[in-house]
Amino acid sequence: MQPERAFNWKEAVIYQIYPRSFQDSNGDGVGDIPGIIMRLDYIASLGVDAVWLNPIYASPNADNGYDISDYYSVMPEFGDLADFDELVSGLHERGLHLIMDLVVNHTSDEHHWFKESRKSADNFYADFYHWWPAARGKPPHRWSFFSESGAAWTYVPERDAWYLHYFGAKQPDLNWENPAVRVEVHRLMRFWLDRGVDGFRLDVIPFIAKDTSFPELPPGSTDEDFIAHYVNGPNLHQYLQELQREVLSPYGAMSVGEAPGVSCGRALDFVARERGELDMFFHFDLMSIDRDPGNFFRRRREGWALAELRDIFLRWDYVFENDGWTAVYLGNHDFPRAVSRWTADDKDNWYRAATMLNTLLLTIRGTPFLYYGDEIGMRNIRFQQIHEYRDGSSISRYRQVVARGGEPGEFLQELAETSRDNARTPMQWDASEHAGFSTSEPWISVNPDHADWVSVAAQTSREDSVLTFVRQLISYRRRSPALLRGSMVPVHVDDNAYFIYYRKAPREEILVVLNFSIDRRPLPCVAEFASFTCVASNFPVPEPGFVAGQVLPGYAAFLLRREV
Ligand code: TEU
Ligand code: CA
Repeated sequence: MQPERAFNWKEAVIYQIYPRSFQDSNGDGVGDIPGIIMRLDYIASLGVDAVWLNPIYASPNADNGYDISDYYSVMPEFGDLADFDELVSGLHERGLHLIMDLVVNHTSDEHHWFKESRKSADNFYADFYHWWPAARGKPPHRWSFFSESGAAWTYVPERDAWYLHYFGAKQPDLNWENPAVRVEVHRLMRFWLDRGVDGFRLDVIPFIAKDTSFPELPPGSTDEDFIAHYVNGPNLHQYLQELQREVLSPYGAMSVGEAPGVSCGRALDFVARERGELDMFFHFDLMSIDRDPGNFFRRRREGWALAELRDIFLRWDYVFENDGWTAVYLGNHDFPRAVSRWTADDKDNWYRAATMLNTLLLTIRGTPFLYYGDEIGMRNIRFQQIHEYRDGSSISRYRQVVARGGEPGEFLQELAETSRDNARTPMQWDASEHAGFSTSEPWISVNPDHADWVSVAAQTSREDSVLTFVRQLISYRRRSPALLRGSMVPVHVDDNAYFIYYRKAPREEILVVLNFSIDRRPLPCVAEFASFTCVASNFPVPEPGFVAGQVLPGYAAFLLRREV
């Protein structure tokens, strides 16, 4: 069943759900599809237009579902195909769309394609993956994101060859050069589209196409240079055009790529209308500004400045001025919680910090992806001990440090702020023992702050809550041509506390003012303040005309509007 409203993805707000952590329906401590169904009215009450669901396919869970062993079935912990169909119809009945995660750069090593592939060099699946036969000597160095050895090639004696895995050793990379692989990918996409799915989020999409000659890296290149050599292979655009033509277009399905390694100079190659490739993608520029340039998993010592963040938003907005479109996000299941990451205080200034960031997310030009829990200001849990972690990549990096004789204490301190497990703790529905997520011990600890305002129950009927603020802003956005489609015009771009911009449509202008500083700061004067009225704010705003020059609280945010 198709939803009644057509999927206008440029004007949509998309809510991301990490199914393992959203709602457990059967008391096993693991979120599941029937749990999501129980919460459909809540999801609709946010005013969002669509849900992006992280992977729910059968998987041994070496990487929480990003290692798929069967694309045609649902992970039993999450339910079955009947539950999935019920989810689709429940969403569609409420006018909501469903976006599935498509993970086709790699499969699980437990997928039958790989089980066959590893047996010999001359069976049908032999070339479904990238193999480096021992007869050619050792494979050229490639670095892996998640594997404990740090190397992206793993040797299989049966075949006397190494296979490639950019991620964990249990995640062998598919060989897209093989047309039979592409046929299989198209087939599995159609399977889900036929069940009513409205679009896909394409996991690490620039990684699918590689330079399969696997040249030696230039001397002196670091692991971080991998992006230049590992991704965006020569046939990438051909494969994406084929996907659009063969699968997405015939179904009118939406596509959003996850695109580490795509710079804004290359953006239009992916999303310009005439290219016929993707609708939009997630770039990684913002996700990198607080990271060490030599090591994506460590924070930059000197932190980041508002000027850098503003530059990124403006640069990417400029690229799409006349063509293409962008996805906007401040975090997801791979990064720490937004309020803990992008502000200096998620405690005393928590309400203003969380609402200010949600204002940014919902007012920048582009399609916002709201990560579950950010609408109630969920924060980093900051685990202190390694046994509390569940994420394989965090654990394998810890083991690497220990194996090298490094200082685990220091590493753990860093991990407490940077681990993606911070974003994977259970949704906080209420103040009860397991936060209303489950009746038993959850698969990963619940943040104790659920007893202290950070829950749906505590916030839902309060005027001054993050949740109420987000609901009001989403509903306001829906009615505002300037916020949906208007151009972005920044002002006071040299200010080091305030991020200020207009959104301008032919008959409406919105002025967005965000104080990125923890401190009270005088607001630079915008000549036209007096002609606007205030439509949303996270602190009591006097008459707009009086705001200019005033000292506003840290993380103050407000929206002004006028008709033109
Ligand atoms: O993420 C790809 C990606 O770039 C991540 O490796 C990211 O850099 C890292 O998680 C930072 O913490 C996608 C999925 O979103 C992620 O969950 C998967 O683990 C990964 O692909 C492999 O499928
Ligand atoms: Ca469950």
